[in-house]
Amino acid sequence: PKPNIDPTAVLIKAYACQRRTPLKHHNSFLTDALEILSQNAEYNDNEGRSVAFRRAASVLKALPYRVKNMEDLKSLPCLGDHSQRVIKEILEDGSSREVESTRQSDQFQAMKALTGIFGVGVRTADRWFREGLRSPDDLFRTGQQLNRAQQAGVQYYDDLQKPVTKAEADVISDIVEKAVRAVLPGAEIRLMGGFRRGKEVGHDVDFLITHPEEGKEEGLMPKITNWLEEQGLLLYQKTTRNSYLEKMDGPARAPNNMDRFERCFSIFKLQTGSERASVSGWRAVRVDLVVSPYSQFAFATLGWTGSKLFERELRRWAGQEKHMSLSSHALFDSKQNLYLRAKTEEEIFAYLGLEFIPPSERNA
Ligand code: TTP
Ligand code: MN
Ligand code: MN
Ligand code: MN
Repeated sequence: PKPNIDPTAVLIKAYACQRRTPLKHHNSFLTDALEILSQNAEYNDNEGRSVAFRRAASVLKALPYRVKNMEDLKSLPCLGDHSQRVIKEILEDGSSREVESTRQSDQFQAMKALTGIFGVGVRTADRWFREGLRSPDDLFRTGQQLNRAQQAGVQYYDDLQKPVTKAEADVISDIVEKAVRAVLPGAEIRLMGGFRRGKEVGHDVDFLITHPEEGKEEGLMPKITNWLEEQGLLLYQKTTRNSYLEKMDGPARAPNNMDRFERCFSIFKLQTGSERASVSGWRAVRVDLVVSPYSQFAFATLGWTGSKLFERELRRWAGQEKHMSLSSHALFDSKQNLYLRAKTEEEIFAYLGLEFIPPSERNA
């Protein structure tokens, strides 16, 4: 709370990657509402609308003051008519009817529960919803065909719903470090995603792994997962091979948020409880492991830190404002027709003509 800020004097830039967005901000009462509408648009396969609401929410997260009236919003970017109507209603009445009816709708609640299952995307959840299914229990009851990921998702549903704490992430970091050191001495491991941005809880734990000697990282993932499996630490894992070819990454490539690193979606079995054996147990935790060649490590680091909107905005900025194409592997300059090499995130921001934003302020 900073009472002396004059809202009309605050300049907010249009792209999230041009702004500092802290984890804690002053406008959750508005951003939570806008993010409900964003999520609902996503459930209805309306990406444009979903991103519009998410961008509007993100602008409010960057404000150094709490919004009190519509005047406070006058000079802000990314606030469309619909978002403004919602904000106005909340400022005047304390809540928005559209948001509340969405939040309570059968479809929204079912889609939230079903997409909350590991391995279930919007398309599958929507099909199940239209078949009358509403919850993980319904899948079980009606004997739905589930793939291996979805089976694990249903089996460990309750644990995977529970937020992962930073303390748990630190324990998992130690385990991953031990595994990686055992199979490839000299490898480097970095905690990514929400925890790198300073979050105290997350829905999973993300790691990026590399080795300073280019090529040493090849085929590393199966060695790591074998080691973990032998220790009985994995409840589920699916590894996908590295499928990255530099020449495919230029302007001809279709835009796609998925990268092509060697990566592993997994569920860890994490020991919990006190030292007293009688009360100790375990819980399931989602862990993402990604292996990057050293030459791509800076790009992978930037791409795996998030937030998702921050990443999306970086790529949009690169394409629309700089005629460059950014991915988690590389930065391609279409004007010069060449790849720009970088060893650090700072260099990438500099190529893009952006002020460096530290991870803790990428919570767009
Ligand atoms: P997430 O783990 O999905 O998100 P998060 O860590 O920001 O939040 P949470 O606390 O809920 O876990 O993704 C982490 C980052 O990884 C995200 O910034 C985008 C990136 N990412 C990719 O680059 N490729 C992918 O396929 C996915 C799923 C994520
Ligand atoms: Mn994460
Ligand atoms: Mn998430
Ligand atoms: Mn993740």
